[in-house]
Amino acid sequence: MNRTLLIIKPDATERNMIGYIINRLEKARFKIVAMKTYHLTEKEARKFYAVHEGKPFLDSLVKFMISGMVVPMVVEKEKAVSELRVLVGATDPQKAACGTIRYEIGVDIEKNSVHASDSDENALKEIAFFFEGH
Ligand code: FUP
Repeated sequence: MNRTLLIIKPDATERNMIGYIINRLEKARFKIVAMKTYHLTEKEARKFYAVHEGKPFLDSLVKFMISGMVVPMVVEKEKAVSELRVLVGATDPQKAACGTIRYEIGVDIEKNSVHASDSDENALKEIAFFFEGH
């Protein structure tokens, strides 16, 4: 068993999709081991997306991520990181595989409803970011 971080983004919390996403995770046999509601500050959002520093979409992404409530959660399953990336789908909902969460409810490449850590190393860092104080 290992763990990864999923964040329900503001476009999804705004549209009352928290339950839908939790249902998808549980049906795919992820265990939710920690979860909370949270409103990111601009400073926190910039820190979280520091890897995208200098990218043209960063300012808009930060503005979006602080525009409403997010729900970060720690989920557990065998091969959690790769299994969750499959369930979430490609960054752009238009390119996401049929049946993935982003295919089903993503709005566009920015408002793509969920974040999932992309490696075990980043999962540890991102879990610490939301659940160990920062
Ligand atoms: P992902 O790992 O699928 O979440 O995608 P990335 O790490 O490449 O991108 C992180 C976030 O940046 C995406 F979820 C949405 C945003 N983004 C844009 O808004 N525009 C882009 O062209 C690429 C990414």
